[in-house]
Amino acid sequence: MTLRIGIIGCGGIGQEHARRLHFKLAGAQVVAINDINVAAATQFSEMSGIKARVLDTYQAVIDAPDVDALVVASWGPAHEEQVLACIAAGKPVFCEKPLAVTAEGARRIVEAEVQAGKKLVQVGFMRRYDAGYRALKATLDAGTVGDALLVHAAHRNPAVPEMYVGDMSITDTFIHEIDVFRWLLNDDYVSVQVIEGRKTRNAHAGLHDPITVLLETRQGIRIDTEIFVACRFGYDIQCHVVGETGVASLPEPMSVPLRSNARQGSGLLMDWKLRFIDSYDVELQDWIEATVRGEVNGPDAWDGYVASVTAEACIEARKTKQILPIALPERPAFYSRQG
Ligand code: NAD
Ligand code: ISE
Repeated sequence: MTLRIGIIGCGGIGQEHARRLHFKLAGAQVVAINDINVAAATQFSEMSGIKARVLDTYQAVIDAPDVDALVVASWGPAHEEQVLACIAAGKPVFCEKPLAVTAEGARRIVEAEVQAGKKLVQVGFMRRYDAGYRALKATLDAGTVGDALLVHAAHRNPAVPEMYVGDMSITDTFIHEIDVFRWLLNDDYVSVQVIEGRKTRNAHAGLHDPITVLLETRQGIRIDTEIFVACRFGYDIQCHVVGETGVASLPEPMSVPLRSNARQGSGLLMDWKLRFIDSYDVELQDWIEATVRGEVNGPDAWDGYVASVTAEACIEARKTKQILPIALPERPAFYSRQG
């Protein structure tokens, strides 16, 4: 069976997902597209060779009888309304992160899905599909370094655009770590502290960069993460888990070791799109296959909700300069199953 897909939001990642779904992955075809910038969506549909119908509203894409499932890749503030409309139509939806820009919005999605009685929503936390993170998780689950005690992590981007301001270091960037650590450690968070240190002169006026986020988990694991989005030198993701008997680290991306010009070293990536490019493929192939089976196999609406609650607590902790508790309700039984 070919899964017929509608894309809502056809900017940077929407276009990449449309291309990979239509041309690269097995079992999917993009049949309809919407973007508030209709001209750009039309141009993309033609130039990419996908030649999907471009519809005037996202609701028209959801309602199209030949659309089996949706990908929401619009701006974050539009996600809640669009995902709720997919649930109301009973259609499966892959929503790019964040699920919603507020915890309250994400909770409304969880409630709507529970009410609908069927899991329909997957959130685009692609790191769970990255070969390096999967190898690290397998090592931790096997007990190779004993119980995890500490995590030292970093999320470094060379630069961010002028529109990236305020708490986007948390809501746009650190949100990936928020999801991947709880998956990696089979745990949830209980408290957070955010520290703003000396600001780099390379960050623009609307951004305090870098920041450090300290999370504590239910099991007492302490996680420190540096988020440094104007670091200039590379797109660099680090994760080192200190266990009782050793340290397990996220593998570095493959890069040819060089001895040249009296120096020894290897290259760093500069673009986040390349760092996790394979994981987007694995993520969406898995989504296609699970959707055809009528299942949600990846990060679900509950995971999106937990990420939003945690991000909100981080923002409040940053503002108040306090260590704040993170209050999460128990995971409903509905979210322990796949279908
Ligand atoms: P972008 O600005 O390049 O594209 C967003 C597109 O959505 C634009 O074309 C815009 O016109 C369109 N849009 C905005 N509001 C809309 C609406 N109400 N209905 C239809 N279209 C609408 O942004 P982007 O970088 O592609 O990011 C899109 C989403 O994907 C964001 O939520 C972002 O956080 C997420 N993202 C995820 C990753 C990842 O690694 N998983 C990477 C980049 C972006
Ligand atoms: C971007 O939106 C992403 O999702 C990337 O994965 C992340 O590394 C980057 O910081 C974000 O801006």
